[in-house]
Amino acid sequence: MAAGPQWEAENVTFSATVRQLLDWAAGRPGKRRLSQDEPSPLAPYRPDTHWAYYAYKHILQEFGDSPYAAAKLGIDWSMFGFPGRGAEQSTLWLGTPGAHTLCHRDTYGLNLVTQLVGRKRWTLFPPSDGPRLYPTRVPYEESTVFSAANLRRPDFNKFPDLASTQPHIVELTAGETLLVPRHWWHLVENLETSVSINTWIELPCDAEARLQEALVRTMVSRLPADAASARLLLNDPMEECWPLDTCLSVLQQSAAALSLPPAPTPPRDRRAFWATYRAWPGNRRVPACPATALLRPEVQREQTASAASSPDPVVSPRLGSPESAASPPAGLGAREVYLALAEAVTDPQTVAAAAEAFKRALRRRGGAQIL
Ligand SMILES: O=C(O)CCC(=O)C(=O)O
Ligand SMILES: [Fe+2]
Repeated sequence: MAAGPQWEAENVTFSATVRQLLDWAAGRPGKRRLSQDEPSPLAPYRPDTHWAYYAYKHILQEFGDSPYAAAKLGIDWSMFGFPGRGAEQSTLWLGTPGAHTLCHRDTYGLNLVTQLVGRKRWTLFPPSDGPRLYPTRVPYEESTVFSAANLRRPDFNKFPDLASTQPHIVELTAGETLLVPRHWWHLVENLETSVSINTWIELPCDAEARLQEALVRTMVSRLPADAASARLLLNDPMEECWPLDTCLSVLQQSAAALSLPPAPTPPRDRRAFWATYRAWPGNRRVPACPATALLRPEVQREQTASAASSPDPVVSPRLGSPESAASPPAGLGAREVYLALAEAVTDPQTVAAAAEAFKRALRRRGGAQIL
């Protein structure tokens, strides 16, 4: 839920039923109650000044046991040449006018999107426009890369290269399906109250990116029991934390796809856990990145020192150098998160420091998408 259109807005997240959301969008706020005592959470907002987005919902997870489950049965992507894909592999988006997803590209696969109700505008940019879209990485957002610019209200003084991008605009209406090719950037806006579903189709060339994400998630799953601190490490508080088993299974699948030795069984002891993973060749697939900016200076020095004395020539240059630490990158990616987490799991104090850094990074980025 957010006032819109806005960029720096703090979005509000709450639980509501689909019926409540539709009632609200149709100008009947507050009629339905979550319970006897609880009025509709949408009641304080007006649909002409705010939008609501029930976005990025895995259909089975959301509706598995509910009466809506029947609706899932009809989903079948085989007519587009992708047999065996149904509700299990599909995601639902229900938004009111103005609800939008900021410009980004998805890390994995290609995307099939079907508009079921209403109209939605897709502004697409080819991958070659990437450098002119000011890509930025934020922690734990490995399946998405956002643009630092607000493409809905572009500031050409601040982001001059936007002027030389090549947007392709598609307005999807009910019954139409769009194929978003791999790594195409997109800004998506609901023009009317709209419902769409999509499926991201995995591609073998994404194995390395998956490995990186699984490594970061494996580290996250081993964070200290302090859930509040762990949560702060996540970019999106709605982001699901995979259980360790899931992380390991993705890790093993990507390791196999890349002909790497299987990932080690994680030791219980956190320090041993990090040491074990650091020695695993898959760790070297996390891309080199010039900064350990998330770490406290003394930790950066420790990292650099231990890298210098490391017998492992591949690991050494990847642990950051004093020069690079002086100029942190604009965005934060798997590498930084991974390093920060590596420390966090052995040093609880670092969790707080890293969490602060993450929060600052988020503030730099501005508004976050959401319901
Ligand atoms: O529909 C939206 O708001 C965003 C959809 C999207 O980003 C996607 O399907 O990859
Ligand atoms: Fe997307």
